[in-house]
Amino acid sequence: MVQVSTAAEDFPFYLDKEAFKQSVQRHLHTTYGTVESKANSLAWWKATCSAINELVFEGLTETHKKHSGIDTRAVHYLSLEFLMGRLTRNNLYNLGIFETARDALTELGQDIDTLCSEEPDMALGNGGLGRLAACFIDSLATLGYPAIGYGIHYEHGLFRQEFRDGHQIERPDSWRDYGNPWEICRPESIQKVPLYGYVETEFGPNGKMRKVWHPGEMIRGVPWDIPVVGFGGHTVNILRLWESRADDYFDWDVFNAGGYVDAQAEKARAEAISKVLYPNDETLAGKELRLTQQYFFCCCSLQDMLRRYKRRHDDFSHFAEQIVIQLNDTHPTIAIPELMRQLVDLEGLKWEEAWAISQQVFAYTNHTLLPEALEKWDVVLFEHVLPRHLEIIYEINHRFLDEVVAKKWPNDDQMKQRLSIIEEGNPRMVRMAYLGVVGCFKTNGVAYMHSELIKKELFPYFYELWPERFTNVTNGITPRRWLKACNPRLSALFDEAVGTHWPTDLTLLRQVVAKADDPKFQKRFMAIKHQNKQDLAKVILQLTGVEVSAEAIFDIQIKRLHEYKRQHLNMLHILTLYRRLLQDPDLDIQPRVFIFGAKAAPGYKLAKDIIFGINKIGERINADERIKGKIKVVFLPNYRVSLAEQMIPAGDLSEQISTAGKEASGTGNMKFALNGALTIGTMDGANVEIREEVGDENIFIFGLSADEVSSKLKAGYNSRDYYYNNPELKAILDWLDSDYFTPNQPGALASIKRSLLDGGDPFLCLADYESYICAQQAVDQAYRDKARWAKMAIINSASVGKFNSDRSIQDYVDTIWKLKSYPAIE
Ligand code: GPK
Repeated sequence: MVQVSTAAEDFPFYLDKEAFKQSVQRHLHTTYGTVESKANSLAWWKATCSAINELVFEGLTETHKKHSGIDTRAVHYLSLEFLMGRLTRNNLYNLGIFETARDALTELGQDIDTLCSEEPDMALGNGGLGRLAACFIDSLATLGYPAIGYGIHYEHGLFRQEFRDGHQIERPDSWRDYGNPWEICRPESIQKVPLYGYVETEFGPNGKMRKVWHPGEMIRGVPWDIPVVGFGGHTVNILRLWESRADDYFDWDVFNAGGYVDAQAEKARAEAISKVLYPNDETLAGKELRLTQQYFFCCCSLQDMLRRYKRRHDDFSHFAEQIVIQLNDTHPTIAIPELMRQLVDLEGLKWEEAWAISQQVFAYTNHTLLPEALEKWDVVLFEHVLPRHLEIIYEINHRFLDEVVAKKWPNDDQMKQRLSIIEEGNPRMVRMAYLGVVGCFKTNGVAYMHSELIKKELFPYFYELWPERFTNVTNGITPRRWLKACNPRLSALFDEAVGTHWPTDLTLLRQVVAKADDPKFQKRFMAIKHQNKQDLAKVILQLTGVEVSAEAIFDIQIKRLHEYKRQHLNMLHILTLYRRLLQDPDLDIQPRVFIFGAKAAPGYKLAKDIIFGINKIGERINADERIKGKIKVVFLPNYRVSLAEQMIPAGDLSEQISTAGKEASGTGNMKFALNGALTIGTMDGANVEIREEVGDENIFIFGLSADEVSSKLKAGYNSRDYYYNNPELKAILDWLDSDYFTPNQPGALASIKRSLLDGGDPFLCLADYESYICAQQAVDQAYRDKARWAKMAIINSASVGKFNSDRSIQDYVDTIWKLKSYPAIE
């Protein structure tokens, strides 16, 4: 493991308060053309960013010099999503100048928190997958590894969510409306991307046949670089995001023909490619524009890599030594045939040579087992957009089936059909996940259990064929953003307890376990939690108008809205408690606030119904004086990274209640545990490993195991059995048919009940209901014993060092990427 020193005196950029002050003032005047008396918070924030950028750009230049000077091997992380959130606070912490900046700004009459909240979230992702990419590039820079993130410069990130009468409304997100101080446009590295058209076989100059693609359209890819500052400031890598523009010459042709209006239409079509992030999480879009997005950024990124490589090499014999490309899920697997095209069609390599290189360069991370997320493309659509790539995929498939599958399973056509990259249905489909496994030297899952299921359930025959290609890298989170920056109070306590090196070596927190029984330490730990809860209570009041008490259990579920994540199971628990309280208003339960944050994909009807349901149930419960405020329910609108940073430090209970076998890993579970929340969860994803780290007595596990889930489904699961056998469950489900929660709209919540009964309850909410309610009772009991709860919370916080994303990155380096660390600035 690389050791990075992060002691204050080791930060390379020492900037005193006076210098920072002057820099901010100078930028206010000379960069933004305003003065102290006129500047608003937005202007002050931007001037502050410019002052920070003086250091960031220096780091960028030094890192570039160092890495290109040694011509290092580098990882290229291809992802359709980077959920970066805000960067100001993060960059200040990573440069080690947060306090300096805060004090400087105070002297300028500015409050750093106010300024930081001027920054719009960079929401170029949907959820866990995009946020993981953001944590990973933070860790790569922190550890000094040469790395570049490649993605799309969406004009509009994930939609902004509003509630109207409890319903989700989607509004466009505009993160760069007033300019974004962190991005640098690099017109010198523009790339051209062909699309559509047809393929011809021609005779090349050497008399050999070759394929020539005559594209119907050319698009320009304009790169925007976002500096990625590693903690300690030793390395500043980049995230390069491509923006689509119409090609110059194309515009001109149409223009000259008198088609000015047509040219505008072409321009709009070209710009549409990077216009908006698809808001579907874990569902394939299947749309032409989505395929175009995927191809567009892979094509630009590969040209960028080849251009850089060719500056130093005259042939491709060292390509695989210099370059490794990680595919973040199946979304960028089109990069595999694209590299083949660039090497064979454009660089003139033989197929075999090109394939050998390609196979050493690509690795694939799978993030889900859900069948609806595994991307497939209609062959007809694919051929229309990328005619040459379809041919290349056919060739890859043909060789794979004939040379690999036929050797292992001679005369077995069924096996060929099973493993074929082309699914022979109606319509015929390209299976991108299979392309990923065939074209990559490694395929990894994101938590131990998920990686096992990949081998056993998702790709069993591929595993039989190539067991050595399958591996696990358990996810992680950056402790800089998810503890140091978002929870300064707890961070200060840990600094005092174990010293200041924990942000890079999170396992140091283990020492705190020894204090878990110490009443004084418990008191301080829980006082911090209480303060964080008070802060969140203010936010809740502001956002929802609901007053909540910091004395209550803060029971939080934040993640995308999805049936498999079972927000509706949580809802069933709320209804159960509410009903019990109505039957016995003196029922002795610990006061609780149920807090939700979630966006639903705009086309996911049931998910939106569940949001509506929780909002309506909340309205009724919060207004019901009979239950004396013992439970409250709030759904915070527009859940996003910056809101998560306010919620996670305040959590007592972390809801991680997916149907076992469905959540690949989860990362919110790690963030909560690190901040001292206890988990209530199923044996799913990384919950399994969290349990291993914190111990069975410090986590609330319930529900069917993944094995039990699959045998139950095989045996013929009937959710109605649970409905009829449990009168309490039946009563709360029947409640949803009434107008109790939706006055004047009887049955407005009926779709939820219907999905659980007529719909067959595909995620086994009813099967897990009883066990969930029991586990919740155990939570209630545990919370009564303050010392016990404090001990459990401390142990959680101190025991999850494994989930540092630096560890994940080191695992990738050791098992897949084989990189060397070169911190640029000592
Ligand atoms: C998985 F397939 C996908 C997807 O499209 N989006 C997404 O966020 C998540 N994921 C998994 O659902 C999580 O379990 C996992 O922790 C996360 O990816 C990162 O690996």
